[in-house]
Amino acid sequence: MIWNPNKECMPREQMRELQGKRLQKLVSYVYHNVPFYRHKMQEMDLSPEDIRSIDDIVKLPFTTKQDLRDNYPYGLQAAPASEIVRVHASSGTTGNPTIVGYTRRDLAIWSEVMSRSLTAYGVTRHDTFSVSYGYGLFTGGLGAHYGVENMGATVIPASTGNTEKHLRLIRDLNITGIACTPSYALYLAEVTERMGLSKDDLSLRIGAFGAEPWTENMRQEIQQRLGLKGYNLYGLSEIMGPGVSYECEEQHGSHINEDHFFPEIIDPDTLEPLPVGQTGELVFTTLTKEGMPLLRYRTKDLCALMEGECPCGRTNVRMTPIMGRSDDMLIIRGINVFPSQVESVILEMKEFEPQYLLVVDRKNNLDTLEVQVEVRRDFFSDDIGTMLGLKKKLSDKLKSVLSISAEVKLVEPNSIQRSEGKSKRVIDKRKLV
Ligand code: DLL
Repeated sequence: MIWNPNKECMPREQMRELQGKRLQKLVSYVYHNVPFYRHKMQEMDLSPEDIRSIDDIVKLPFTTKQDLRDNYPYGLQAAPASEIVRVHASSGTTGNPTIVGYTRRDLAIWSEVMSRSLTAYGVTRHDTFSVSYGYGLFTGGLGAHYGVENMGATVIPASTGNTEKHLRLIRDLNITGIACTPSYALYLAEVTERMGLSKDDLSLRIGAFGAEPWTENMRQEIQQRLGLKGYNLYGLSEIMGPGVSYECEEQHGSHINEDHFFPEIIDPDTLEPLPVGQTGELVFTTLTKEGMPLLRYRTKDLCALMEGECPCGRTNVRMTPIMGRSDDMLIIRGINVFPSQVESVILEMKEFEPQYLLVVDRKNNLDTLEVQVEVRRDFFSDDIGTMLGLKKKLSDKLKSVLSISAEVKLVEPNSIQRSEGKSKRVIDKRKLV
């Protein structure tokens, strides 16, 4: 099933034409309603009439998270306050939070793109869906919630926390779908097993996982332990929230709702657009947003756009899974290291739980990387030789994947802190001094 075949399967030429028209309208709208953009365009000697097709998008200025912070709280809002019906906020680790206001039409589009996503996962009106993203200023909870309602499935607004009670609800209400972070899905699997339940006691069949990067191995692990099929759900508050892109049954890249969010990939250093297929920083322009529309917003997320038709019949462009954020990338002794690389190695080895923590430090002017990982109970042993062997096995694999050596620290099952929302997998002590 396809929620909106008209838009999701639109011929490419027609889509580009639609995007061009929407871009023209958007540029004129922000030029006249957002002084920040008017000034930027004037500085570049650019007027709204210079934008004639979607190809002209490269002429427009970029927007960064810092711009949003500098214009806190409502500086980039284009619609009058009387038109704003909801506000979300995303907290960063430093500085002002980012405030995003939505008009009624923005919210309708958000529900629409979430419904497209859920339908692509195979959700129907007969499903009962638990939304276990946090409700509140975070966009995950309410964003997924209204998407489920909009498509006519039953929503259980479970939010996070109280996992045992939540699991009983999943069992007793025959909940068939769940939306949460992949790390919370793993935690649910653990608690299920701890409560003496098995996946066969539950009727879960679909997971809508996102809000943080996750690997293919993580997907296999969750699918196998919860007995469901896990689909990627991508989004960010500045652009909308969950529903910017979604996987279909092919699970090969996530289709972007590009009639609303126009994607580009740029080289984060030169800011030049990169050809389709190359990995770089993902940039979005909100083609239809009224509350806080953004031109060429730099997400810092690293991925590539994928060429070619998808067997599912959708024509909207796909993006590869996010391999990390340009600001998540660790540079250790000059080598780029992504936490997702470590995750892949750990999840390929049956001896370990999918729970790990990277601790980066600097000793005697030399960067150090410690990888803490939980050993599965069946493989935990009092025999030092066995444990040293296991440690060496992991160190060797990490070395071959990362090209630097890491100090492996094997820890007991259940000793690394679990997360209900986005997980924290890196402690970089170099930044703390
Ligand atoms: O995380 C919105 C969301 C909620 C998406 C629920 C999906 C599901 P923010 O808190 O603004 O919004 O964080 C956005 O999270 O730039 C990515 O770095 C990361 N992210 C979100 N979804 C994915 C995903 C929400 N599927 C930031 N894969 C983004 C990888 C993701 N990273």
